[in-house]
Amino acid sequence: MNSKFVLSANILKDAEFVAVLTGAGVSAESGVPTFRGKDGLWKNFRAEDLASPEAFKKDPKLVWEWYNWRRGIISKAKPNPAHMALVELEKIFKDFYLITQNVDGLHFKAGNKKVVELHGNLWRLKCINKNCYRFDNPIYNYEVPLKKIPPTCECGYLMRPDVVWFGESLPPDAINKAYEIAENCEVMLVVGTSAVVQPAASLPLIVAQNGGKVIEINLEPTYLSSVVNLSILGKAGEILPRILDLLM
Ligand code: BJW
Repeated sequence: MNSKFVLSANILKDAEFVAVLTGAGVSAESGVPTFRGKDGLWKNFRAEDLASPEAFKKDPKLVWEWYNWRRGIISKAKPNPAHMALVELEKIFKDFYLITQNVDGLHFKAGNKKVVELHGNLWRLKCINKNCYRFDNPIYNYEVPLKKIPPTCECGYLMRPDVVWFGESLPPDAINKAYEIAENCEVMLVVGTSAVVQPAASLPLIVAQNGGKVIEINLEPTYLSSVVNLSILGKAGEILPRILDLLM
């Protein structure tokens, strides 16, 4: 038995309020590409060419082609053992929140209920016209592929994915809730994120500053590894079920 699994289970066993922060790595074993790293999306595309308001303004069709392609992959993806273990963890602890940077909706599909989506959801579309009802009221749309890109709103303006691009603010409700969770949880599991994108990457540091413990699960060391209480290297879909087994 890997002693790090036992240590993690011991840290978690005594906690009542547990939080999880996930990134693209948690969906990698479902076949969803990550952003950075060997097979990451940014290897083939420049982030600023696709995930920024400037990119959308310059070439909305190109940006929508990218999202159409990703929606196609995600529509076929099934939650993997990491997602399923997180569903079970939600049932164990008195207080539990899952904060995700992912826009794929797979945590909801797996069955987690207390999910905070920091970077939006790529199944939602919102109008770019600030005066339109669909600016503040995005609409779910599961059409794959979207036949007309870029899609237009009833008001005539373009629709965009309801996700957070570089330089944009995170949804206030989501980031405020995430800060509240980070300040109050006893343990945070940080799973499958390179921890380079702010403000999400600061959440584990807030946990540590407030006396909480941080356990990181990742294929490789990250910027956080030297400050966390425990860093476990490996696949989330293998590690999380083993920790869960020790808690059952
Ligand atoms: C496995 C695995 C397996 C693989 N098992 N592990 C302060 C300082 C510096 C800069 C900033 C700052 N504050 C704001 C900024 C600017 C910017 C930023 O952070 N830039 C940095 C890159 C430097 N942040 C913003 O602009 C944010 N807005 C903001 O803060 O507004 C206020 C403000 C604006 C401007 C200035 C100051 C303040 C918005 C950030 C929005 C991020 N958006 C994206 C796209 C979302 C839509 C979409 O998906 O299309 O979000 S970018 C992309 O990165 C996506 C992800 O959610 C995010 C994080 O990536 P993640 O999840 O960590 O994925 P990867 O690929 O990086 O890592 C995967 C990891 O998994 C790896 O470590 C693997 O090893 C691991 N892994 N398989 C376990 N099986």
